[in-house]
Amino acid sequence: MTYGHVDQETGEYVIERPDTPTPWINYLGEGVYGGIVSNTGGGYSFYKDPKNQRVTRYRYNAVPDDQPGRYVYLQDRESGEYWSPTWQPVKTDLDDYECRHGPGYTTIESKYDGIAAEMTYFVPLGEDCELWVLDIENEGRETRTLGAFSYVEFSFPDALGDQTNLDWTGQIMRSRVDETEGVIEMYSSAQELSYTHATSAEVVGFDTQRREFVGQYGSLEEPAVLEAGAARNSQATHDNVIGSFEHDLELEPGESERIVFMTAPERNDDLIAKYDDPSVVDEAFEALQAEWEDYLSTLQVQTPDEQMNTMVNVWNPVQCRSTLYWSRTASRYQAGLGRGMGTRDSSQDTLSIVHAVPDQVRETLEMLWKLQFPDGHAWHQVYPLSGEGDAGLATEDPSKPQWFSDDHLFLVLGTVQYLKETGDYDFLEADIPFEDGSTGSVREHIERAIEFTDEHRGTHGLPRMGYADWNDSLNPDDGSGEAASVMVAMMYCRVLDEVAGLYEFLGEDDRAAELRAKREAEIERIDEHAWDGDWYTRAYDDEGRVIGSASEDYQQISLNTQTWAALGGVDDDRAREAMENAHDRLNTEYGFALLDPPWEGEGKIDRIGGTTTYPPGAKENGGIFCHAHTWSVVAAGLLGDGERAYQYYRQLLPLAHDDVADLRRVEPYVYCQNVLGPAHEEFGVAKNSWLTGTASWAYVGATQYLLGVRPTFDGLLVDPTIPAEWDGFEMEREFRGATYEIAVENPDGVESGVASVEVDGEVIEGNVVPAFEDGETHEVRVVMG
Ligand code: IFM
Repeated sequence: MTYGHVDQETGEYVIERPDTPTPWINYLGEGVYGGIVSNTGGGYSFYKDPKNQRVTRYRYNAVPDDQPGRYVYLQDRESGEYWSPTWQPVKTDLDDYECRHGPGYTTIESKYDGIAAEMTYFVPLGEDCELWVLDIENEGRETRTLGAFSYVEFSFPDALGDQTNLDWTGQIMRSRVDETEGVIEMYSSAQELSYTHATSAEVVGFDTQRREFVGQYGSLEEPAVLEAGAARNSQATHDNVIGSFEHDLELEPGESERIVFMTAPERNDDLIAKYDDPSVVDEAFEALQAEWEDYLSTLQVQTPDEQMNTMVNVWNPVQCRSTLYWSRTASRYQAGLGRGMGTRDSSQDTLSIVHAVPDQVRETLEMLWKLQFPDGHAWHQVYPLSGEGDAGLATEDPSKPQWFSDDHLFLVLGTVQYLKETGDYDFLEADIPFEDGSTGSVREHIERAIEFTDEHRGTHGLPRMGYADWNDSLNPDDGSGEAASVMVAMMYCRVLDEVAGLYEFLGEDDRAAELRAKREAEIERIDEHAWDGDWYTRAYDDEGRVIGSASEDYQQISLNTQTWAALGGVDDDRAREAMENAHDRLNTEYGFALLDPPWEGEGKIDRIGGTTTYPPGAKENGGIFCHAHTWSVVAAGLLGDGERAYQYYRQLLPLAHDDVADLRRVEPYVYCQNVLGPAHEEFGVAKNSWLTGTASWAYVGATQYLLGVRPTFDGLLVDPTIPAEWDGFEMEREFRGATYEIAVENPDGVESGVASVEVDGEVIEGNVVPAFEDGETHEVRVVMG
């Protein structure tokens, strides 16, 4: 069954019933104060860093996994009956329910017993707080007296300590209540940061001690305070601190009232006073919507596929922004307790939306380049508050190399994409520290990255694997230094092509020629040692034995080296054959399995590493790894196969799976990281929605390789690879300070190839539209053929 639909007017995803297969969430905030909110008001918040500045608590491994949340209870004062207008936590059978997730906000509307309630959650632009705006209306014929009780559960700022050091946190978390101003604060002597819950309405009672609110053997579903019908005015001098206000409402028929609740780090009286005026809230909400509209307007498409349009125009860039803000730190799957921002992850996150947020991308790249060591490799992750890096996963096994073979290469790809999109070539000369404090220009950083891969070679002279390449759990290097990655060899080919292209554009032909020669040599090594006959091998282990070959019992074929053969431009004919065989062996209705056959034996096999810790068909052991799948769209685009590019694009498209929501379980409006593969008993169940590299690459695949509009050093390339039955599409896109209104026509029903390009009525040579940089709108008419 389906649980919702897209509102075509607003782009919102409208959820029609609260009991979705898993909590379907949305992200609030723009990278500073933020959080997740589910379709029933569940979720948690954080301030700049989910690990060290967690604001509200998340109950790990809860069922459902969005607990607790930002809750309000309404109570009929006469009957004593109470309910949650967001359904959770009381789960009353509401007369009406609808949740609208939109960019940066969520609204949940419900009706119960003649009372209509609308709750809107959002973080006002540039402000360090979240608002819960509750509008209540009496739709009945009698006057109603109601009670309203809010509930937020604070976390100790160090979220890991909050879970592990109860002996300590249980003594030091305390509350302060200012009844007159309607402010509750959670503070502790041990951590400077305090947290606030505030209300715009007159306070008739409050609670700050969770035990008192819930009752020793009560629950959030039936809390003691609601059972008694009155707050206890509890003061938390230790234990678990909550924020709860009690309010009285008397509503004549047709009368409505608004209460604005705020949760924030630190007490900020100006902010509290500002949102005491309910009408100011509407302005803040409109400003937020306008900012998102601006962001989304930087690239809009009109294709024959309505679901694709919604994804490209709204939800995919919304998701990309969340990944750029929060990398892989905090979601329903990433617990926000350990991982910092991933170097490879965040580098890839910059690729998609650099046209929309170039400054933020530059800042991200600067932060990431600081993780690079003078020898060229980079820390695997960074903690955003301190800027410190570490080797991430690799630290779990110190006997293995403590570096990854792809982090620094993804950083180069992100940087070149930034340069192509913005034309900000001064960035190349910006001085950025290396990890040891010495400094170098961005150009120097790029060169060191190239040098590192060039100088670290294993079996057959292919690049060393290090702890892992993109596949975190493929760890064949036990110290001999022989383990090598074919995928990294292919990535390196792409990097060399990009950087040589940059130097050619800058007129530095000698260095460009040197890099092109390195690339040719790499291609020769790949051709000679990594072609398995029908496809490319994946890697070589510590003893130089092949991984990803027909000669093996398991993992005979891996997806990544078939797609990256095309992305690296290694050999188009072989890449075509490799993709064809990957299609036959790995493709399913929900996308490509990462490899086949998966490992089915007992125990962990060292020559493959963590892959063998997963059951067959799960994640890196033959699951459908959506992030890896997206490269098939890029590969098909580069190889000019429009039918396949579109087929692969649709296989992953979240909205295309709306009707199998019970199987997939995840939100149908955002991409997820993985789907259980054909070898798994529960083939088709999807996991890890929201924070995944799938988002960025799906957008790149759709806009730059399927629709084929991508930045180059010289201008905007228009090179579509679309299904033959499409008669064209339109795209409006910002590029270097000008607007391009591109109309692509496909009169002959071809899949690729451009016959002519007109810019502002003039035919141009080739299909690279100049970078006008003039703030004007330019009309581009492209005829395929
Ligand atoms: O590439 C990684 C990513 O960095 C984190 N999630 C898993 C991917 C594949 O192993």
